Amino acid sequence: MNTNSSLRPRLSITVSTENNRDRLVKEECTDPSPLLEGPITIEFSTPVSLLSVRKENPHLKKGGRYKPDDCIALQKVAVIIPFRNRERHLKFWLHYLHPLLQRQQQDYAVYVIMQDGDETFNKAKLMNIGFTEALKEYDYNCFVFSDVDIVPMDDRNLYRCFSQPRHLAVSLDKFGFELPYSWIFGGVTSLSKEQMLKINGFSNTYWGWGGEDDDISHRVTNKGMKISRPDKLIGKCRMITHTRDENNDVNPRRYDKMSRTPTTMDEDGLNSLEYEIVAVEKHALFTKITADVGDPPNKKN
Ligand code: UD2
Ligand code: MN
Repeated sequence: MNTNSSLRPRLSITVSTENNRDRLVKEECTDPSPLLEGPITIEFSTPVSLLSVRKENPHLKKGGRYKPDDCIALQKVAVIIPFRNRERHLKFWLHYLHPLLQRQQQDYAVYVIMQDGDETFNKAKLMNIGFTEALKEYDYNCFVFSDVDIVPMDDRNLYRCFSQPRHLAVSLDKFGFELPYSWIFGGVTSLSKEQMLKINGFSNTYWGWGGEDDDISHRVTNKGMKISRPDKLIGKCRMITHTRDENNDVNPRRYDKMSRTPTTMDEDGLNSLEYEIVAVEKHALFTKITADVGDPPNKKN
């Protein structure tokens, strides 16, 4: 249960002008949503098409946006997916997550933040860009950051924000449904707008695979917050099996960088974010933002 008052919606009352007869009162959605079903069967062997996902989700608005018709959602959620060359995974993600987010009665939109070009991948910077760009479109108060290849196995795993930053990919099949270490904060996470601002967002300076998620975990604890999690059963997730992508080699500087997070985090994050938007595309199932994130430091002259 969320106790953070800035995350709660206000009650809205609409009164019809026609003789004041039809008084329509829209109330806050009930918590938990009555539409939840519990465990979901997830499989990645039958390919899905964008067309079929569109047909499965007739109530979505352009840009992959939805909000419940009959009640006011508890929060306004931007789902941010860092992305490059993972079209097959994205289709599975959309196929499973759109219906789930609607059953959760979320007021949400899906943002796919794509890194332009072939330079080394910079996942955490893409997530900062997603946060910044989404806020230009709507008054979001909650941000869910998700790997494109992770799908929850239970719709009671709520894709929204809590009084503490939340780790949602708690029991992952690839880790034998166990937490590999206590401070892990990778895969799928949620942070309110206030929590994001408090930690200065994420580091912009992790190029390649690894470390950026532990850096975020350090930011959270350094600012006096704690990682919250759903229980192990509700937090079960599956990751699509994959090999390491091209241009995302292991970052050899990650341990050195992580050891300095407490001293660098106030200067490396949302307040130092630089990028250029290459394209913004409103697709039926998601908003795709292509961004030029610049070059890693060794490429700069
Ligand atoms: C782990 C973490 C992940 C991240 C990563 C690197 C878990 C469950 N996952 O995942 O959150 O911290 O390690 O530190 O702990 N991506 C692309 N295209 C690319 C490369 C990456 O779209 O070319 C995106 C995509 O959303 C992907 C995510 O970045 O899911 C993470 O990359 P990964 O899947 O290669 O990393 P993985 O599975 O080792
Ligand atoms: Mn992965």
